[in-house]
Amino acid sequence: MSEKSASLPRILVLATGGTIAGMAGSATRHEYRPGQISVADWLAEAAQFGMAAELTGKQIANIGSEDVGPAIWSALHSAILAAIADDAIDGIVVTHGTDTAEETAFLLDLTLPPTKPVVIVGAMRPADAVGSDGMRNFVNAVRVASDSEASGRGVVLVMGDRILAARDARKVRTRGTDDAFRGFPRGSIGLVTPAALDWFGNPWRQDDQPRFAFPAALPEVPILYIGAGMTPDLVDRILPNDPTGIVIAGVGEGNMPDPLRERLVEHAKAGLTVVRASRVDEGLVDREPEDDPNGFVAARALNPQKSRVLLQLLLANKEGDLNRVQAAFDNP
Ligand code: DAS
Repeated sequence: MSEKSASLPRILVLATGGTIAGMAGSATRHEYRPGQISVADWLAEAAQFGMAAELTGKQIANIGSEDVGPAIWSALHSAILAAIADDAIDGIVVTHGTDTAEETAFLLDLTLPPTKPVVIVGAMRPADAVGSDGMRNFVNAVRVASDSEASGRGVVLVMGDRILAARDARKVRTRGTDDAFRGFPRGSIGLVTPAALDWFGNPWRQDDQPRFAFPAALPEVPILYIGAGMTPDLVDRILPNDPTGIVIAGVGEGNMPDPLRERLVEHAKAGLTVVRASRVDEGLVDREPEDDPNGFVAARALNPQKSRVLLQLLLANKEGDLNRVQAAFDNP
């Protein structure tokens, strides 16, 4: 190995598809197909940008992230754990669709040790579109994964020159590359471009263990999005057989029509874990006095989709104590 390459960070790129690997077949067409470019072709294209890193690639999948779920999460988790244990790898970049990037990032954040950089990256425009953002986001992600200060922050997401912690990252726009993702409540934890990287604050994870073991199976947890005037029978219709948990995307600070709340209280008394989140994008949901007698959990800063991920992990790990469930939502 040459002297130069001996000192370069070695980054493993795990590709799952998404718009970042998508092609429209025209620079101006809106519709495109995600997951068209292989990781080998992507890395061959990326090589021209002179990144100060040695990249190797592995194709985990090549699909739109609306189809990402437990099977791909399990494959990603195993590949990343192996890379964390491999002294010949310094960091990991996962290329992923943006539609469910926040759920993948959060699930991995909760089930991996924070001892090596793991960076999720996507794109809002396909690779052959005018103003495509994928390669810039990718070069930024490699820079973050190569940085010694990136460890100890859990999984991070890099989009639009921003670095977001997995627990904060949320997709807030369906189009456009500016501000397509924001962090709530902590905002960006750093800024990155192909030429510069600035962290805001120090790494915060002092541990070297995952918060949760990666479960063999994740229980189905529905999200009930509340609209004005919804009736309580919808609760019974949405619950699977043998339900263990539900997330409510409530109006305002996790509110819902009283008859529907009363139906949830009946289910909570029968053992269902009920989490009150909010349909409001940047909405903190704190505990209210009625949560104790109702047997509800407040989602705090987690949006409904990330509340579902945390609740699935808690239920998969047989956590039924509501105080411990609430503590997990208080400090995700
Ligand atoms: N194609 C969608 C996805 O795979 C959107 C994207 O990647 O931006 O999530």
